[in-house]
Amino acid sequence: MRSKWFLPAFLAAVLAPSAGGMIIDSSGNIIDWGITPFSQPNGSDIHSGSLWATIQNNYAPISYPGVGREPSPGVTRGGEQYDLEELYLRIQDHQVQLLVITSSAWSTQAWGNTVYLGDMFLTIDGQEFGIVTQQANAGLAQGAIYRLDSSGDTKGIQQQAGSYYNSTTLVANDYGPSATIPDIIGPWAVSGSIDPDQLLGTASMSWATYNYGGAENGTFILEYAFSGDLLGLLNPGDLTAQISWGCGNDVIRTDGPTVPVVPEPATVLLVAAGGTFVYLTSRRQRPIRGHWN
Ligand SMILES: [Ca+2]
Ligand SMILES: [Ca+2]
Ligand SMILES: [Ca+2]
Repeated sequence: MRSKWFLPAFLAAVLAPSAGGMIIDSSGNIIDWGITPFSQPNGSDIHSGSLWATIQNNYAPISYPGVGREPSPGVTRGGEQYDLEELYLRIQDHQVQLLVITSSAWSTQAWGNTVYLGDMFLTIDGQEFGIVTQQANAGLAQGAIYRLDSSGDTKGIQQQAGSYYNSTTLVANDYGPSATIPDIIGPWAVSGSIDPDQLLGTASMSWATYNYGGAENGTFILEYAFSGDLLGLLNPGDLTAQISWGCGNDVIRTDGPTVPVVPEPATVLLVAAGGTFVYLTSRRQRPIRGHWN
């Protein structure tokens, strides 16, 4: 089985673009993205220039019973540590880039439990993909991009009491009147048992922590970047991205740009090699007309 995916994985490793080059100045501005976290009002599916974004500081799309639309159990009672603050998407030179602004780095402690930041999920015209945020979620390599084919390809990562993982309660939410909490948020992680053949490549990841003041000190900034070619799309598709904390107490989702279809680098090389072969053959057969313009 290894030989079946070794070549694509090798090519992906060789051809993977570098990370987006996240640079944060002394005022907390993310230079390469041209944004400053916590400087814009909340809003969903905002499109401005080359950026698509959702901003939901101190807001959860789910109206939790007794809590309302704050990351449960409420921002004054610890919910802030699960607060997904902002999510940005863009495509530059066929490279898909995602930027998450969230409350805590990698994991946080609450009521004796360790809660992990979940994996990144992408939907492109009905096709689903997952990017592994951290090895702790399911033992997979950080940055690994998987095609998701079945519900068994994903799993929840927080099942202890006090989380909303097992809740089937219908609650008011931004995504429809009949969705349960797991429907809205889940899944949280790519399953460690996913078929290795569904591995498409690896995203570059970079991150930083910055103190934006008060409850927004310790804010974690996490970037994923990868070539859209890795997804193997047959047609251009509209991108939607979503990420949540493993406890299910907040989720953030953003509609994004259209992922283009471009020839895979390996195909370009083969076409170039084929063209060279034809050219040389042509010269031998027709030396007088040996010019290609
Ligand atoms: Ca916040
Ligand atoms: Ca939030
Ligand atoms: Ca925060």
